[in-house]
Amino acid sequence: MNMSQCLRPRSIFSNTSRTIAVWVGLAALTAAAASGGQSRHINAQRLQGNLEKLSEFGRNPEGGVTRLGFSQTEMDARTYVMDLMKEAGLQVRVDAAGNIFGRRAGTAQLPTLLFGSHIDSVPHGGSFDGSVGTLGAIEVIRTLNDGRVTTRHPLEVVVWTNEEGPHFGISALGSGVAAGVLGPEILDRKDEEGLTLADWLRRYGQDPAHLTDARIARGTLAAILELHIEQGPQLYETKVQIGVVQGIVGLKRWKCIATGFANHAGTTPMNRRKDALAAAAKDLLAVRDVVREEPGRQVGTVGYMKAEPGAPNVIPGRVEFPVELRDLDAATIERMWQHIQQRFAQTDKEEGVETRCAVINDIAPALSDPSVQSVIREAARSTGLSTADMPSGAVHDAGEISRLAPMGMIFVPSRDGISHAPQEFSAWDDVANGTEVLYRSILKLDKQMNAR
Ligand code: HGY
Ligand code: MN
Ligand code: MN
Repeated sequence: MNMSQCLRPRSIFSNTSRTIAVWVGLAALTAAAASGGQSRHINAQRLQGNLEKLSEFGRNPEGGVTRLGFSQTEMDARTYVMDLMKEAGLQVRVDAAGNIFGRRAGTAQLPTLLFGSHIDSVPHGGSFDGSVGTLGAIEVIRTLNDGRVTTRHPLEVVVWTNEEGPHFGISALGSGVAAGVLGPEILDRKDEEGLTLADWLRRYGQDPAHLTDARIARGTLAAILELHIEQGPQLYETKVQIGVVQGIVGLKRWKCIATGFANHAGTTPMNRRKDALAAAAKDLLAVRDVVREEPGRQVGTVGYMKAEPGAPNVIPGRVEFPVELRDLDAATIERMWQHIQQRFAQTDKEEGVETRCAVINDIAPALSDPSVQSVIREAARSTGLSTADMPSGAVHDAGEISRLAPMGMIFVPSRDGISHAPQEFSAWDDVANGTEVLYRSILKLDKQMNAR
């Protein structure tokens, strides 16, 4: 059954189905509205049980999880999730970057419908970020199996590796490699213990020399979908049940080193110091000022400062700190960075230090496909759920893969908009709603794309 489609010129759907779809879709929408939406197909209890079990891997005493990419807890969680994929009858494989794929054959020779998320977390993060989209995707497969539903397109559930990127400052690492955005140039990146990405990949059974084997060939994907918690306050505060993501912000990250001169804290007069930490503190506030001066939703963050030698009676001689800027417009990020660089130069002069910054991560903004957005919107409404179109202030793997195929994201509310913290929480009913919308979106896309 084709649903109504507010299609745009660059729609991914064939023209012929468009007219029929409008009438059939309108009738279906009316019927759904009249019936107040149908009940869910997915099994909410099974999904909740699996999510609660996953949240035990890396659980923190204060709540939430620490499940860093490549850690033993994450490897154990990967084993648990791969077992769930196998129980769902999926053919499981791990690619050269460590991404996990579970495949369900389609009835026709067509490109793959890919959907999933990540299970690694930030330090002291939440139990829902990434996990909802990963286990929601597996629940979609279980529901198709329960209903003996076949699809024309082959389906693949994916668990992207190292989305949070704490080791090398690279977010969306696995999906970035799969999309061809990242390559062998990242293999010799060192983490805080001096281990390289190549070392980590070897530890986990991958051969770094074959990293680019993980690249997904153009034309092999029909679409990419990701279910995710919003991680912001909009849906929760406006009491809207489903977010239809219009686009994902771009992110640019630098590692900066401020170099002054370590000296005695007691015998060095205040006017003869080259205090790297005082300079870095000024730089941090300069980042905040410049970003605040811009109109719009852009954000800028300095996430930590590592001062050396780190003793109370020594003037810090060296400080490492990251600068991260995000916006839906890459030009805005560049413009802010120019202003920030000018402010850093000013501080260097005032404080007698030298500040040097190098790019460590650069993720372009990603727009969702309008036709996939329509499918998600209609899937939600046919379930009787309210929707809001919105941008994503967080980066996501789906953004990287949007360079290869039409992309869509489904958001569910985050309580009080909190995420990347132990208080991160989404109501189970919202998680089930989002998974139902993912289920229906996959079926709609399967019917509408590459129409016969
Ligand atoms: O940082 C982010 O936006 C994502 O949660 N990794
Ligand atoms: Mn995250
Ligand atoms: Mn995430």
